[in-house]
Amino acid sequence: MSPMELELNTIRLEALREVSSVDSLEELREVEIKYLGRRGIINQLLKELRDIPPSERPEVGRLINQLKEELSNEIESKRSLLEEREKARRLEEERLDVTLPGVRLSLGRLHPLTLIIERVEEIFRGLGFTVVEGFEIESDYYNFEALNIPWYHPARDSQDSFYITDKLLLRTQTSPVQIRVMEKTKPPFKIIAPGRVYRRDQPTARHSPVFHQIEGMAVDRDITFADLKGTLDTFAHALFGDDVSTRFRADYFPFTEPSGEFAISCIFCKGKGCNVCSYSGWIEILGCGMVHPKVLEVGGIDPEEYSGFAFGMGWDRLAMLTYGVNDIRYFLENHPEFLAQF
Ligand code: 2NL
Repeated sequence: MSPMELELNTIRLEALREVSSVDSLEELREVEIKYLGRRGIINQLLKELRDIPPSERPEVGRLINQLKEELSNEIESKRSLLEEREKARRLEEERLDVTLPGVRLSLGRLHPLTLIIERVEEIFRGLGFTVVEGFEIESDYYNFEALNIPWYHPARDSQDSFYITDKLLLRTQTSPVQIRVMEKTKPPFKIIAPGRVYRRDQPTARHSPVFHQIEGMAVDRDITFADLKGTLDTFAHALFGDDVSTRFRADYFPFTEPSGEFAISCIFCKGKGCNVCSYSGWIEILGCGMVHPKVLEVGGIDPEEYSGFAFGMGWDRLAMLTYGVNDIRYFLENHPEFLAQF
């Protein structure tokens, strides 16, 4: 072997050793550049051909090209091997076990009070009523004075209402909404006002300092108590079913005259008597009456020209009756186990 052949063989053996010992595509690329790159060892050898006798050039040139060919094949096959290995590694890493049981997502749902108001609003909309909302912080004028509730009335006591200042309090009913509508609207109008209200009561199963009310009001020429009875009768049958009976009895409120209370036959015992209806067979669901002339007048409506009816009911109580909930406090505690039932 000529010294040139010996040198080429040394380079060949070293290159083959390096190719076989690399363990990553990056390392392989480095070896490739080192030998086959533009300024690599093989090109260097080809450049040095100039320095050997012309008679030997063809043979040495052939040997260098043969070596180049061999190395290039070795590197390619090593590259395929490493790529295979890399692909296998990634497949393993990204493996999905499609037989694993799924995780059940728990979806949110509507609050029972929302479910009730959606039904109530639907019924009253069908009767031509519009839904209105107002402020939860009110002046004592809108909350009491305008409603013909005198200064000495117990409801106005700071013991019974949440006062913020002398004149401002958390509304104790949604009536201020109707007063404001009267001030702004020329009759006829029919509205319901659902909302959150506040009273300083000790929380018990039947009372909560924060609760909800739905009030309603219709004002037009010639509105009579018969309109009130027809409206509430229709409402009760739409909400509780055609077979409930309804009952009106006289009552008293400062803001209506005459006033009444409205009851349905007990939906639990069908009127026979049970502990829900205190063995009376009846469940009172709202208070109502003809809007007091003084209240119409305060709202800027001439009581000589117009009349109106109004009613107010406990929204939470309606939900308690509908869903058989026996403690009003559940509606604000929002335990997921409670809410999941509706
Ligand atoms: C009840 C009784 C009632 C009204 C609320 C009302 C509002 C205005 C004028 C006249 Cl602005 N009346 N609201 C009338 C009668 C009864 O609620 O026991 N609610 C739970």
